[in-house]
Amino acid sequence: MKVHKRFVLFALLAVFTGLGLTTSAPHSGLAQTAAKPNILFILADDLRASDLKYMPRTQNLLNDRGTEFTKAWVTRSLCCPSRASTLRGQYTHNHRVWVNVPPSGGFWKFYDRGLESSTIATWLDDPDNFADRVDYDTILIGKYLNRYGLNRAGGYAPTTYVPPGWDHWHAWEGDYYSADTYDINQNGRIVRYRRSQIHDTDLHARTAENFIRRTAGGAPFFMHLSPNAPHSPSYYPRRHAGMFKNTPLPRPSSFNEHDVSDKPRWLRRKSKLSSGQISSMTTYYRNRLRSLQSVDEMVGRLIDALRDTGELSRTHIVFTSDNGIYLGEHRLQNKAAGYNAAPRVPLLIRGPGVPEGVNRSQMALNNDLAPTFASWAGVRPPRFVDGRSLRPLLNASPPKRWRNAFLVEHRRSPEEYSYVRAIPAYNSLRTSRYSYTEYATGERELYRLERDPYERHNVYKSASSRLISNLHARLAALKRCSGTGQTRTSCEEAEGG
Ligand SMILES: [Ca+2]
Ligand SMILES: [Ca+2]
Ligand SMILES: [Ca+2]
Repeated sequence: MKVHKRFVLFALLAVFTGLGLTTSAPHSGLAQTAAKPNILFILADDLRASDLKYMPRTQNLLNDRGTEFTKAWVTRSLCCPSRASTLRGQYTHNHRVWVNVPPSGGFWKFYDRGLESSTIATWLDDPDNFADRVDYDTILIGKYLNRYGLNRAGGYAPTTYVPPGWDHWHAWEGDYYSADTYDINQNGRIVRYRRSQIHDTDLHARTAENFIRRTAGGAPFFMHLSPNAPHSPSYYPRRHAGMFKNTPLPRPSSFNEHDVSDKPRWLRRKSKLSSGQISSMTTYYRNRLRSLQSVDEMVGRLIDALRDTGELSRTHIVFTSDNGIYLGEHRLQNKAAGYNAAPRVPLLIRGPGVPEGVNRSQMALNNDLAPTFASWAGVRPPRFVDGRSLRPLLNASPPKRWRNAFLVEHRRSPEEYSYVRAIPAYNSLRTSRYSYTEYATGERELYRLERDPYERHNVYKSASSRLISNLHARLAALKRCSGTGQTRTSCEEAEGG
């Protein structure tokens, strides 16, 4: 198949050359073929935006040479729901993969609902979506969705299953636990590795580099590259063991929040972190930074491979995370709450035409990634997509108007991990000025972000009823928004801008 596709592409290019046309000739479907960019999408696991300062290559190669979104968010700060949003461009209330484990979430929910039949992979892999019928060479390396490689009860059950849309498949099997061995489904064959011989991020880097070098000059590629790092237990290879021995834990003013009398009951029940807890959190933080060094090296290695093969100038590179994590803010560890540090993620984009060394402070969401990739490929995304292409923000002069609100949502299930179960269901509205949360318990939170960016003083009780009713109305529209519903507000409309 691939040989055939490449032959077609080369034949078309030969025709162009013969006719003396340039590959940038406008208004020609054929010309667009040559212009279709590669897309290298790197999705870290539980990376905080603040971690980037310890990744010098990534800073240098993607931040200085690309655009940084300083207010990038996920719309649900939990692994599997966020990954489902990334693959489909939807809010969680529309794909309904609410948690990490079945029956309410995990890989199995995504699979059972048939959501795999339309993802960014199937859109880019379908020749019918391209005038020249040259589809993308699609490859997933690393983590797919939580519980992939586990059975419905959670037992380890490595699988040879490859979802639709993927030409090449190197997926992580099962959870990220402490065994030395780990299994990868390599195109339908289960291959076992030992971490003591090759660390998993290093293996993914090698697989990705080999793919880039082997396929250079062929059809454009879409690579979904998702290392486990820096997710707990934050493994790192021995060569990074000596780093970060004295690096202090970040301590924003919300760290170990002293007065939580303004907070909802689930949070008031948490005691202040003890010095023992802070000390183990510091160890965890340093291990996370060590585990990120392999990711940082991988970024450098892949950009070298793209440069060596002449592909760099036609490759978009996107670096982000499925969610952030708390390291003591508001006494919290883990994720799934709506306060700043967990739904906030880093987002760096480099590529042809993307401004270099530039920041964008507009709200960018994980829902936007799939439509952005589709836009680069020249594919119109399905109507169910809630997000919007970030492409207008990647011009030298971005539009004045952009979304001015979005939704962060949470549901729990009895099967989920205790930190997820501990948080009552909520819907949270974020605008540039306010963070406003409604819990299923009837509790409410309101923070004035300009004065209180770390969300330490809940001012719900003293806010005017007019402000509350405005925020409530916006939240009500967002939590029901849908890309497809004729009778419902589209998410784009509900987000404004
Ligand atoms: Ca995660
Ligand atoms: Ca393909
Ligand atoms: Ca407080």
